[in-house]
Amino acid sequence: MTGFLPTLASRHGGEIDLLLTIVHSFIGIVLLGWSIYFVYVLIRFRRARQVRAEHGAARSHTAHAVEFTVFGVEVALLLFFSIPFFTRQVTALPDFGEEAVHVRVVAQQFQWNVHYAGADGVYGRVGLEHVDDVGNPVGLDPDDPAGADDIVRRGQLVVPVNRPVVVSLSSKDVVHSFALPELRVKQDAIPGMEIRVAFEPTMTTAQFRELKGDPQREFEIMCAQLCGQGHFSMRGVLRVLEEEEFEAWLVENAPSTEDEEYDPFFD
Ligand SMILES: [Cu+2]
Repeated sequence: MTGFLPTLASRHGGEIDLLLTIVHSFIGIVLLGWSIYFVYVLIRFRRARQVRAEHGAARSHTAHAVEFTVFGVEVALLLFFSIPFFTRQVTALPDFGEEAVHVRVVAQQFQWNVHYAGADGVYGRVGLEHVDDVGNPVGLDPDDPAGADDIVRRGQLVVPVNRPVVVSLSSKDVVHSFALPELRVKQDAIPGMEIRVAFEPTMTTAQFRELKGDPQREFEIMCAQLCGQGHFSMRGVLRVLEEEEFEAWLVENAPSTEDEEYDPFFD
């Protein structure tokens, strides 16, 4: 039933897909029912058959029964699917602690900046006065020793498979929206706010490529909010690695030295 959706690559995504499928099937049934009824009414009450309109309310109880059924299904969807999911995944998100990979993502026109705390697990101090779009997009304070091992990458988020990832999302300018279609993640990035969004990838990039039969294929980071003229170019890559590969990547890429040859879409 979920063939109309992108490949699923996250733990929580199945629930979203189930809800989407139920909602669309239900709306499809309602649409079909109303369309059939509409055509029936056009024919049944055509002028040739009934010249004068009848202004009294419908006498049949069928209309009420249908309305209450639709209402009941909508309430059930809200109470048993949407609200519990939203509570678990958004409002009551647990503090994953050590188990999770924590990363900051700072949106800007028109790129995604990704900031890892590095080996010490402490983010370096950041400040507006240090922001330099060429060499220091997140504004790391060069005098803070905690930031010396931080990793900053443009347009590439690297995470391990089968481990929760907690992204602290913010924006430097306008409202953007951090979207990972295959992981069923979409969250607005709002200037002045730091919003946490969590997901657990269940498929590595290598497995995704094999599945798609395309050795170049990537999980894409999209901006799902029309954020300016360059919005179309605000793309990034989510690379999902095996745990050992991820640990090796962290070691290889620390500290955050931006070499001239640096290509945000690596390989
Ligand atoms: Cu954007």
